[in-house]
Amino acid sequence: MPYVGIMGGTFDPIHYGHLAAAEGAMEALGLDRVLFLPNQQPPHKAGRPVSAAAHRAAMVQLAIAGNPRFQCSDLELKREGPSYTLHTARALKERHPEWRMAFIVGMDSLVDLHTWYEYRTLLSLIDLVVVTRPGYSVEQRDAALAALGPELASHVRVLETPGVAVSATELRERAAQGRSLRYLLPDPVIHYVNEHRLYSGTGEQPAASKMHTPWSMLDAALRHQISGERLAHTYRVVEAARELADRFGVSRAQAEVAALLHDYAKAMPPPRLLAEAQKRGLIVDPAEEKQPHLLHGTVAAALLTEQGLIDDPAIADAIRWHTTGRAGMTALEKVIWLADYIESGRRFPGVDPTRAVARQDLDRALVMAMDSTISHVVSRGWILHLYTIHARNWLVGQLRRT
Ligand code: DND
Repeated sequence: MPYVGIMGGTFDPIHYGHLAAAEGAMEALGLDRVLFLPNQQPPHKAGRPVSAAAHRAAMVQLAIAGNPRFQCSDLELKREGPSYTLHTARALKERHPEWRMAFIVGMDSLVDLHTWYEYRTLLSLIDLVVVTRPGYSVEQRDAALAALGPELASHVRVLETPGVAVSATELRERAAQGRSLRYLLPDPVIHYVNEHRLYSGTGEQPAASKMHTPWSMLDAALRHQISGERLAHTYRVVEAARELADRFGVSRAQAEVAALLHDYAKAMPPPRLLAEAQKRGLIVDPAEEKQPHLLHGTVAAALLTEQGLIDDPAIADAIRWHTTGRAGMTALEKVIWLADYIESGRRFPGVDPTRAVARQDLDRALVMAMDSTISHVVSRGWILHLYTIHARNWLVGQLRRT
């Protein structure tokens, strides 16, 4: 019968304290493996900002890569609502009746256990292994066990392990202050934190945050609007836009903000997009009324400006025109249009040659991207926006002149 450790957590971010706890439990109990379960919605952190589950899960994957006895489960990620451990325990028992399981937690979880959802039922179902954290007090432990009573306490085992005195709270604070995270969590996780600026202030700050609304605020506003793959796509567009901006002498600050917010209205239902645009007199082509998704750039630019999140008309225009393009596009608008097309997650035919050309020639790459988009629109029988035709013809005219 496989003996499996279950390590649930918010993992915002995962660190050596978690990994050492899992390793300690594995060694002491002779576990075959440990399953890490990042939660979808931490039950006890309502109202507190928590990084998107996708980011937290990605960090877990990075942290455990290379240890075949550590695995990550998406069980809680797939479940909507608060990730109660009781529901997880029941689901695991149902799916894997052949497993013997030990739920691994830190000492602070034991102290808080009485606040967990139906903790008595939970404890009657599982075996809880509590790994001591440096600095814990024996009195705290004894008080928590005594409060459970002998029957429930018999399901709890406390393990003395060397432990690593790190906490996720402290790491987020360090990151926000721009202090070092090294040797406190695995390097690939540190890179991820920096790359995605999870705890704003980490690593290289986007130049924009020094000028306009802070990046963290824009990011938080965006996360109210979009999530999942759309959000991941957005972050890839930010990366691509930054590279293109640096290469073609466009302001990195403007490119980063425009890229971050370009899909701000993408999740809006088409009737709402249409209504928002009509209300403001923003319809420029009949195609928009028939295919309101074309308006998501236009509506995003209007909303973001009205909400005071952006105050730079150049950024607003780059967001507005990123869907259709227009004749006379500025360099910033071109960068956003192209970044959206070539970001590293795009797989459609022709994207690699366009990426190659984008290393040298912005306009030429943009014509390739537009031609391929136009072919795609035509092949699907959709209506082409007049401005896309204008944009393409104008660009080709520009190329002929050079
Ligand atoms: P945390 O938010 O504390 O996770 O959640 C731990 C688990 O409890 C998750 O699976 C939650 O969904 C579940 N929970 C919490 C509250 C209520 C309910 C369920 C409910 O059902 O109502 P962290 O990422 O902060 O930490 C993960 C684990 O690692 C925790 O048990 C924590 O004590 C432990 N830990 C350490 N252990 C040893 N040394 C360190 C540690 N740092 C964290 N340095």
